[in-house]
Amino acid sequence: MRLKIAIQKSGRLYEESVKLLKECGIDFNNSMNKLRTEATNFPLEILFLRDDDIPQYVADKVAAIGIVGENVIAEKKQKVKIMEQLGFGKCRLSIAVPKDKKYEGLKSLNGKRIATSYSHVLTAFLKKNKIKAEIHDISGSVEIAPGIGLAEAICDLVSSGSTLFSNGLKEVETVMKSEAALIANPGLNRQEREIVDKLIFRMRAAKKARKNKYILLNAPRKNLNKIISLIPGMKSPTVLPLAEKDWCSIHSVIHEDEFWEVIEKLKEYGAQGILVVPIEKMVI
Ligand code: PRT
Ligand code: ZN
Repeated sequence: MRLKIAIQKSGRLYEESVKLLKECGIDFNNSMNKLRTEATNFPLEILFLRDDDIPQYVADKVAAIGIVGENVIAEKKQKVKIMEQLGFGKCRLSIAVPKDKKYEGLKSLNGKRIATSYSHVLTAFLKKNKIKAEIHDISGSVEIAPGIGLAEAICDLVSSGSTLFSNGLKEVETVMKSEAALIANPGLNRQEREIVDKLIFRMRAAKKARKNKYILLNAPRKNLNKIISLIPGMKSPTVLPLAEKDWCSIHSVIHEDEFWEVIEKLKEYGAQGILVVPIEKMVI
């Protein structure tokens, strides 16, 4: 019994999707131009597809699960279940207008033409906000629509904002935030669910590990309690004696976001020889 997972064949989600599966300890050959491949050490078959097709393939159970952006999931309106957000491919679907145009909130869009590749999501957003605008559904290069006179506004994905900037547009509304997610066919049987659960368990461990670092340091014993309160770790830090009697070695785990602040305080408390190393997997 092998579970099929659909991931993007090439594009912005491809590398991170492959990396995540590999971090889950799943080995497979992902040499270019492969359309499918089998994992050698996990009951998984990987299908490489265009991202737009993934929700439908999963809904039709050609693949049991898939990795795709939430923006695509929302637009395609297929019957799939979102199992887990994966923390990469982050972007937002936003409305933008020419930067020299006055914008006074959503009502400014009434009666305007908005070019987008996300007509379903945009229709729902406008309806919810009681705005009547004309949607022009186009499949690519949405950002040039105002410049060529096709529309007064656009609704497109934004990450750094540089595409909008270089096309003389400003972002005025966020329609939705998005990141890559693991989706599943809602009708999986027990055996299939078990494999999905195993995979999610591994994905969580890999995701958690990325956000945490293992920290080792030497510190004067008199400041031990203060240091322990700074880096309490998962349960409690490991404290080992050093040959020098008033000193000890402390091992713990810290979250990436707290890193710089914690390091500064540790130094204040006399910590020396601080080593920070990546964690491969983390199971709590
Ligand atoms: O060939 P295939 O159909 O599989 O791929 P694709 O070309 O349709 O999609 P791809 O690879 O471009 O994007 C795949 C997914 O990545 C999207 O569905 C999003 O979930 C996610 N993602 C994250 C993005 C971006 N960030 C992003 N910035 N997708 C597209 N963009 C584009 C955006 O459309 C705009 O043209 O990048 C431009 C804006 O980027 P900034 O950085 O200039 O703001
Ligand atoms: Zn696509």
